[in-house]
Amino acid sequence: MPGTFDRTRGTALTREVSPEFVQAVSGFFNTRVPDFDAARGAQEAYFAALRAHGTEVVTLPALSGYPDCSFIEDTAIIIDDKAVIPNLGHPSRNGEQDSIAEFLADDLEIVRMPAGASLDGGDVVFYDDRFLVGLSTRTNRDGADFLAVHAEQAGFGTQLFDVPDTTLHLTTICSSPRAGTMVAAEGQLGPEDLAFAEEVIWVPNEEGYAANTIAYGDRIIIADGYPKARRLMLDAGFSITTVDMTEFREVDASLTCLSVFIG
Ligand code: CIR
Repeated sequence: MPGTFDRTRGTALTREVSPEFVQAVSGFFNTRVPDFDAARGAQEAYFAALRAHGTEVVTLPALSGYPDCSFIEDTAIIIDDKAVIPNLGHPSRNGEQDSIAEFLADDLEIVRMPAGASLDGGDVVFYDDRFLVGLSTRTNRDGADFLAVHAEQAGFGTQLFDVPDTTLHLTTICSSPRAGTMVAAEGQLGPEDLAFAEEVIWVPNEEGYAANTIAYGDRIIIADGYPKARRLMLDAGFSITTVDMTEFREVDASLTCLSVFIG
């Protein structure tokens, strides 16, 4: 399916910020209680950035009882004409995936993970011929293996990573903005981890949050406020749009977590 594999990013499925957002799970960045109105505003700016790059934005309603529901990336992994629907790795979030499964069922084959396996979509990064999958506090080996079976059926390999305990997800510390290229946070991953890539843009660890990119060819969206990372990506030939992610970062969420590209 276009979107995952060719980066056209025609349609983004998103979900409204929960009115219960202040109760979102937070284990890494949290310095204060996040602000609902500021998050709503930031999400609108994010939608505008996607639209400016030609993406149609479809927004599902917030899910009552799920403060983290706007982090929809975690709830479905699109592989060709299938949607792999995981069991989310945090108990307060497991259940969010039912609604997206229902929504996607009209257009895609829905594949549900067996009990005991868990995975967050935030631990999955697509790179050219393979899915990079992080083993983390959210994603266990059974979850990664389940995804690998469906990746293989679509002709893609899988490469596993141990997500360092300093971060939540694999997408928090790396992304693949264009064919052959990875952007990664120094100190979180090492050169040996990314030996498969033709080019790695290493961003300093203190700006590692900016390693999470949304790319449209050589045009990318990154989080605002990371000047060194921005410079490195400009030097690598990207043009850049930034979005203020301050509110979402408070609850360990990155740019990519706010959407699932479905076409
Ligand atoms: C969580 O802990 O699950 C949420 N507060 C943040 C999830 C971010 N997801 C993502 O980056 N894919």
